[in-house]
Amino acid sequence: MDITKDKLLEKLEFFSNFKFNKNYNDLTKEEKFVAITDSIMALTSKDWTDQLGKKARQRKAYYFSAEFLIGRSLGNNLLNLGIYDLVNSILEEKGDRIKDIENEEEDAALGNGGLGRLAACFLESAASQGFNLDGYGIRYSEGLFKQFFKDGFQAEEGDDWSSFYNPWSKRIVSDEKIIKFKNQTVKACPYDMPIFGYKNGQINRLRLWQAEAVNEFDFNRFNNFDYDGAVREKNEAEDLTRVLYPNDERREGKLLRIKQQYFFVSASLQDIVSNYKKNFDDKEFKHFHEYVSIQLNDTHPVIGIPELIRILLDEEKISFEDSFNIARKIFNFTNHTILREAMEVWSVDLIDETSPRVLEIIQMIEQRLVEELYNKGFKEEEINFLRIVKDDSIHMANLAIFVSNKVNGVAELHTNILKNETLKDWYGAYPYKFTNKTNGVTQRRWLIYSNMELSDFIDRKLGSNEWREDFSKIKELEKFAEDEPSIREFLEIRKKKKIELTEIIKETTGIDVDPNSIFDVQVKRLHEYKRQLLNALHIVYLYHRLKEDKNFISEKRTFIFGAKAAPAYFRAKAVIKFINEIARVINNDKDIDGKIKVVFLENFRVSLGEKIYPACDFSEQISTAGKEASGTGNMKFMMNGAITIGTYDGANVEIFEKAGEENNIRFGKTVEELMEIKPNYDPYKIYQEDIYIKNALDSLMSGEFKDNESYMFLDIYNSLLKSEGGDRADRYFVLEDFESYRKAQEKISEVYKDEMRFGKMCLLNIANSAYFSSDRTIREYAEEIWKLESHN
Ligand code: GPQ
Repeated sequence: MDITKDKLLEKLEFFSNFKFNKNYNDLTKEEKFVAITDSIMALTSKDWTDQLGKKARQRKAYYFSAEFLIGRSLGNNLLNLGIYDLVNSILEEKGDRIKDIENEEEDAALGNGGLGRLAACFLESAASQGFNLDGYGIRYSEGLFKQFFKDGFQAEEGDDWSSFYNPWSKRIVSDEKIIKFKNQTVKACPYDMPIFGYKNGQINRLRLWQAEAVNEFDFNRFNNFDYDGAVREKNEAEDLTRVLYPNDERREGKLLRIKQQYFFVSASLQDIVSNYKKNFDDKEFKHFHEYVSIQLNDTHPVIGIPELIRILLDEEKISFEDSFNIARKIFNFTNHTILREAMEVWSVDLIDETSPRVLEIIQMIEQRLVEELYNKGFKEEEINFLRIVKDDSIHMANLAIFVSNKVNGVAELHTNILKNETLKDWYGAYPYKFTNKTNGVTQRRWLIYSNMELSDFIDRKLGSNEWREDFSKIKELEKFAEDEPSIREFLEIRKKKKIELTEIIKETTGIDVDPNSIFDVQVKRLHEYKRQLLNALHIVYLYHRLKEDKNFISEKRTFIFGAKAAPAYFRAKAVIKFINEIARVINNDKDIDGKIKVVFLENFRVSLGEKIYPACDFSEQISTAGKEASGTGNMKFMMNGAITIGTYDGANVEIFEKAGEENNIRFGKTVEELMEIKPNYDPYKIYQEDIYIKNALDSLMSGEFKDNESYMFLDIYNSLLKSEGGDRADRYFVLEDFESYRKAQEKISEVYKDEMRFGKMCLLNIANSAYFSSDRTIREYAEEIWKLESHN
C-alpha cells in the first residue's frame, strides 16, 4: 500500500467534487471528514479486495460478538496505515487541524463496555500481527444511548450514529442472506468495515449485519389506503437491528433479543458455509474444521451452535453425528462474568418461537450430553445439574461448554473461580477444555494514538520505535526509573495531558480544576459490584474531615468519574445522582478552600476515554474481590503510567504481580477472606462502631445531600444496612472494605508528595505493561485455540 501525498491530494479533491459539488477548501469540517475517509477507503480498496480473495482459501478464525465498541476510526486508521503525520501535514497546509477533523467523527458505540471494547481491541491486534481473524456482529442503527445529566439525574437519548454518513463500511448487497424465524422471514444485509493492521499492509474484515424486509413495500395495501400496513413488514424487519440492548450484565428484552442473536449468527454461519462451498470442493465437509474456528464472545452468540448443526444437517445433508462433531471442533467459548444474573437462560417457548428446528436440535444435543456423561460414570443428579434444558429453560452457558473445543476465562483469578466454583462440575467432567486467556488492550489506540507525547518520549528514551510493534520492548524503560532528568521530562508530559483534560472538564462541566492536584479517576460502567459507592462514601468522609480541619490533607485532590448506568438499573442511577450531589455541594463549599473537587463527566465513551486515561494519576479499580472478571480500563491506565489503587480482583492481581505491589496500592479483602466473613457479616456493626462511616452513610438521609424526593438515597442507604428480598445487607462489602480503602487513600497523598518516587512508580507501571497488550492475548488465542499462523 503506497499512499503518497499526491495521491491523497488528488482523491481529496475528487471526493469533494463527487460527493459535495465543492472544492475541498469550501467544505465544512464534517464534509472534510467525509472526503478524507472516502479517500482512505478508495486508496486502500484494491489491496483489501486482493486480500479478501487470497484469504478466502486460508484458515481463519471468526469472532462472533453481539458487541463491537469501536469508537472513532479516523485517527487509528491513519496511524495504522502509517500516514497520520502525512495527513496531518496536508491538513496543516490547508489551515486545518487534524484533531478538529477527528472530532467530527461520531463514536461507533455498538457495545456496552468492556466486553465490546475487548472485541474491538482483538480485531486490531489480530490484523496488526497478521492473523486471519474476522469479526461478525450486528449493525445496530442505534448505538449505546447518550447520557446527560438533568438536575444530577442520568437521562438518556438515542444515538443514531450512522444517520449522517458512515464512511467506513461498504454495503455488500450480493452477500445478503435470508433468515427464517418461525413467524417471520427477513433479509440480512452485510456492511463490511476494514480492520487495518499496524504498518504491515494487512486488512481484515468486520462484517456487521443489518435486518431488512424481504418486501419493503406492499403495493396493494397502499393502494387500498392501508398506508401503515404497506410498510409494516419493513418496520418489523428493521426493528430487529434497531437497538443495542443497553443492559450490561443484566437480562432483559427477551424475544427481540434472542431473535437478534439468532439473526446475526445465522447470517454469519450461512456466509461461512457458502464461502467454504465456493472455495473448496468438499461436499461432505470433511475438511471444514481445518479452515474454520469460531470464538463465541460470551453466551450471546451461543445459539450459533445448534444453528450450524441445523445448516449442516438440513441443508447440506450431513448426518447429525458428523455435524455435531464438526461443531465440537470449531466452536470455542469465552465467559466474561461469574455474576449469576448474567448467564443467559432462555425459556423453551422463546426458542421455539424463534426457530422450532433449532429447539429440536438443542434437544438432540442434550440427548448426547446425557449419554456422554452417563458413559463417563456420572450419577443421575450430577447429570441433571449439567443439563442444557432444565425446568423448561435453555442454559446457554451449558450448551456452549458442552459443545465447545475450548472454554476460557479472561484473567487468572477469574478462570480459577470458574474452575473451582462457578463451573466446577463442568471442569470435573471436561478439565482439558478449560484455559485462561488474560485480557489485553491495544497499545496502538490506548497509548500511541491517545498519548502521542508520551509515545515520543518513549521513542527518544529507547532510541527506537520498535516497541510500537513489539510491545515487549517497553520493558527497557525500566532503565530510566532512577534517572532524574528523564523522570522530570516524563512528569512534564503527564502535566500536559492533565492540563488538556482540565480544559475538557471546564468546557463540558464549567468546573475549574487544578492540574497540579491529584487526579483520581474511576471510569467504567456503573455497577454495584464495581463500587463507585465506596469511592463516593470515602469522598464524603474526606469532606467531613476537611470541614473539621482544612489541613486534614496536604495535597489537593480531584476526583473524576465517568459511568453510564443501564436505564432500568435504579440503584446504579441512584449512585450517579449521589455523586453529582456530592460534587455540587463540595465544589461550592468555600470552607474547604478547594482542597477537593469532584467531577462527573457526562457520556463516558471510547473517545472521551482517550483523553482521560493519559491524564490520570491514580486509577480506581475497587470492585469487590471475585466480582470483576478482568477489567480492561485498569490496563489502559497502567500503560499511560497511572498507579492502580485496587482490590485483589480480576486482572488487578496480574498488574500487581507484573509491576510490583510496591508500585501500586492494594487494599481490601481477598476472595477467600470474603467467603469466610460472609455467613456472619454484619455491616450494621461497622456502621455503629465507626463514627466517620456512620456520618458518611447518614449524609444520605440527613438532607446534607438531596435526591429531590426520588427516594434514591434511601434505597442506597437500605442496600448497605438492611437485608432485602433474600439479599444480604451490603452484598458488595462496601463497609467491610471501607477502613482498608481509607488507608489506601492516605497512601495516595504520601506517594504523590514525593515527586521523584511518584514519577518512578508511574514509569515502572508503563515499563511492565507489556503483558497487558492485546497483541499478547491474541497470540495466545491464535496459537492455543485457533491454531492460526501469522501472515506478517
Ligand atoms: N463484561 Cl458478562 C461486560 O462488559 N459486559 C458483559 O455483559 C459481561 C462482562 C466485562 C467484564 O465485566 C470485565 O471484567 C471484563 O474485563 C470485560 O467484560 C472483558 O472481558
